[in-house]
Amino acid sequence: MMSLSRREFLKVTAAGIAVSVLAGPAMAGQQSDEADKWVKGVCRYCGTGCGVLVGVKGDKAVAIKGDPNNHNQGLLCLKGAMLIPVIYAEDRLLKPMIRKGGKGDKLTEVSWDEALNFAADRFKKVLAENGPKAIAYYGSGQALTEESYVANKMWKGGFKSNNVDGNPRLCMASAVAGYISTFGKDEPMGTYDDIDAATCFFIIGSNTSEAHPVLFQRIAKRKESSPNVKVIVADPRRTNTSRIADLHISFKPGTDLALMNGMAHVIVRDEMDDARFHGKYCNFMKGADAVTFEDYKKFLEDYTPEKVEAITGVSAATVVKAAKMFVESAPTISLWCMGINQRVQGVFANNLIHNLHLLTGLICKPGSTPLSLTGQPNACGGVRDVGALAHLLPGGRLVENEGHRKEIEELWKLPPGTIAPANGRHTIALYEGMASGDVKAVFIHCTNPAHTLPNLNKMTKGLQTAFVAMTECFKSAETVKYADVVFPAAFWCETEGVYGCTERRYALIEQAIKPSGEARPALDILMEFGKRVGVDPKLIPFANAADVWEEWRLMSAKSVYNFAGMTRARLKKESGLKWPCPTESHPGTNRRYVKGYDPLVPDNHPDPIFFYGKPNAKATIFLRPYVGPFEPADADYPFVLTTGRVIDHWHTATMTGTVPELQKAYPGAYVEVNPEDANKLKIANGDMVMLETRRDKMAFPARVTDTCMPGLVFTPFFDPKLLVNKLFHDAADPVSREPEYKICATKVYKV
Ligand SMILES: Nc1nc2c(c(=O)[nH]1)N[C@H]1C(S)=C(S)[C@@H](COP(=O)(O)OP(=O)(O)OC[C@H]3O[C@@H](n4cnc5c(=O)[nH]c(N)nc54)[C@H](O)[C@@H]3O)O[C@H]1N2
Ligand SMILES: Nc1nc2c(c(=O)[nH]1)N[C@H]1C(S)=C(S)[C@@H](COP(=O)(O)OP(=O)(O)OC[C@H]3O[C@@H](n4cnc5c(=O)[nH]c(N)nc54)[C@H](O)[C@@H]3O)O[C@H]1N2
Ligand code: SF4
Ligand SMILES: [Mo]
Repeated sequence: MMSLSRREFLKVTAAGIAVSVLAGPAMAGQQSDEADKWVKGVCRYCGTGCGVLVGVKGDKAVAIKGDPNNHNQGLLCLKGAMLIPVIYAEDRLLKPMIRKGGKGDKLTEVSWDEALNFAADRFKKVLAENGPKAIAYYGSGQALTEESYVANKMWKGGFKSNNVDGNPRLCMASAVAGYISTFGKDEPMGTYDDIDAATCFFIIGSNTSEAHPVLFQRIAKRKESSPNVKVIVADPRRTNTSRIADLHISFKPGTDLALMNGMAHVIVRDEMDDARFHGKYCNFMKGADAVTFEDYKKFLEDYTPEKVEAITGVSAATVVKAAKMFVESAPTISLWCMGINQRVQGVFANNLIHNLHLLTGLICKPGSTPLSLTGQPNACGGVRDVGALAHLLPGGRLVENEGHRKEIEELWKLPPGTIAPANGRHTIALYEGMASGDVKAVFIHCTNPAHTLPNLNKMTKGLQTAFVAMTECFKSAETVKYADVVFPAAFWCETEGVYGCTERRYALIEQAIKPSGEARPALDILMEFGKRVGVDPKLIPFANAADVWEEWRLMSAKSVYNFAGMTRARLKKESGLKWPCPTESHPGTNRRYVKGYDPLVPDNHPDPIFFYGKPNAKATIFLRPYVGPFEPADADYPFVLTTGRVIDHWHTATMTGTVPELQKAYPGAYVEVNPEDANKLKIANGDMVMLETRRDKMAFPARVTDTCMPGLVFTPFFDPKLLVNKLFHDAADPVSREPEYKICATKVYKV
């Protein structure tokens, strides 16, 4: 059934420019006769959030096809099309396990009761002896919304612990802080529909073709539709994405703040800004101080194209060309991802993208929008919107805001003062706290931190020290090695729940089949665990995921994240809806902050646009100076190492690694070295090359290729046998606390 080879798959690929692996509904035809029924869902993998239909025969999932009614219009990439065999992988965890004798002992299979009690007893003891700050929850942008909502409620409302964080801290935290600082509220104003209306794409720090393949197909289709459509790709590497670019800007890693200020300089200098727009809808700020447009102009004097060339290595002419293309080829959509977010200046970099749109008025109009690409399938819906991070509360509220805490206490029917007033530990501080003994017990859900945290030799000390209870689906996940208790969780489509993707779209994954072995839905595991630790059952009066959704849906009406119109029944019928969606008859919102589209902008509002997230209704253009990376190359460590993704693997490859077609395409990690560097260092293709950083060293087979500029090397991070994160520091953005996985200094030499 699933023996589709890569070669066959490529045959169904759209012809034309560098669009990679894509299946159309044609594939479904080959499989549809095998299924008795088709169950609606969302792809397990990326933040594109493609709709799927899962074919079920008897009690087995047998086929998958793209949902023609969702935004992906029936398309899937190879990973999505290969999801079915992952469910039945040999590596599936089917029984609860505990380490009876503590760390160092073996994991033994036990009953659910024994495993749950083992974990709950320890948490109870820690709570009694050390208080709520000594426990933590570390969650995931891949968990279902209902799971994250309940975990957040149990921890912050039940245990009075704000130590709730998760992998979106490693991923979207800078984008969140970028939207909040510029617009007052998180989440983008635009949607994927803007891709079809845009005539200029500014893709910066996103390898869309590998990380969001179906969206990339949509961009490529738009590009093909007219020679007037221009694509700018700003990325130090020459990625597959840059192959469709009219202008590929390859700058020194970590210098793009200068590039974007340089573009703003040219825009203002050449009067390509929209003075009426920014005069009406924007204010200018330098840090916390209000300044004027004149101050901003002065600030930009440091970013003449010539000065930018000296910092970035991009020619002055190219800086001018990029600025002109951004404005003259409008409508313009900006798309960005980890090249921008995973930076010590990640929040500032986000602000600078928003600046370009606000300065030119290219925002809140068809095709013109700054659209942050979300990595994980439910980072937006499940973590950002639910507020399952250490500083957040549901619906865009903040822990440190007394009024917000009060609102949530009322909504959760808690006595005033229940929610602790201080932020909990963000991810890095959490693992540091585990190592120091301040955090004594952690519940890890749907993430594999022993593989993906930065500075792994340091971070795993926390996992070695604290009591670790975790949910998992696959035995070989690295974090299992550190777990004291492992709960086998029902996998994708073995249980139901909502995912919310990049474009504010919520869609339901319906249960298609029963959980494998003894696996249980994580929602049940969390609630059963919580009750045994002593959470008041009244706080979690839920029989199932639909009950949780009902509470969260009704609660949303009290915030600007209003999706009260998305009843479970409606989500079952429709293939996703975009919030705000306040009533059951509301069709969902394509353009936020715009009169006539966004239901939160009153019909009698005097202006067509209303940035209601800000008290003064004005978005902010920030004066954000260029600051370089934390650890630039130097005489001792003369190369820059950057890390990222490959199209066929998902993060730690626990899922994609079980599919031979995907694993064969990328059997292991490697290092990409520029031919010029390879020549100097006498490195040939396949030679083992040592990367040595200030933390550790590790040898990778070389791929000599010009994707990297001289002085830059790249390795993917999926390979559990080569944990590249041991090489990385854990320096992070001071505001978002998102680590700088994109840049560290390294030595490179042939072994
Ligand atoms: N196939 C696949 N798809 C995925 C995932 C996966 O694991 N596999 N994961 C998902 C997740 S959670 C995420 S967050 C996304 C990530 O999606 P992307 O961010 O698109 O992917 P990355 O490969 O991490 O990095 C993107 C680019 O940042 C560039 N970069 C490096 N340094 C800099 C810099 O200084 N400035 C700029 N502007 N760019 C720089 C890199 O060269 C790289 O091409 O992918 C999602 N989609
Ligand atoms: N070097 C480097 N490191 C990075 C990054 C980078 O660009 N470079 N990017 C960072 C980013 S953006 C991200 S998002 C993180 C991702 O990091 P992680 O979240 O740690 O990586 P995943 O492999 O997605 O982990 C998901 C885990 O959940 C398990 N799982 C799958 N399905 C289920 C389920 O239904 N229930 C449960 N309970 N478990 C399940 C999987 O087997 C897997 O072990 O990595 C970060 N680390
Ligand atoms: S583009 Fe992303 S969501 Fe769509 S099928 Fe591929 S992995 Fe799944
Ligand atoms: Mo991510």
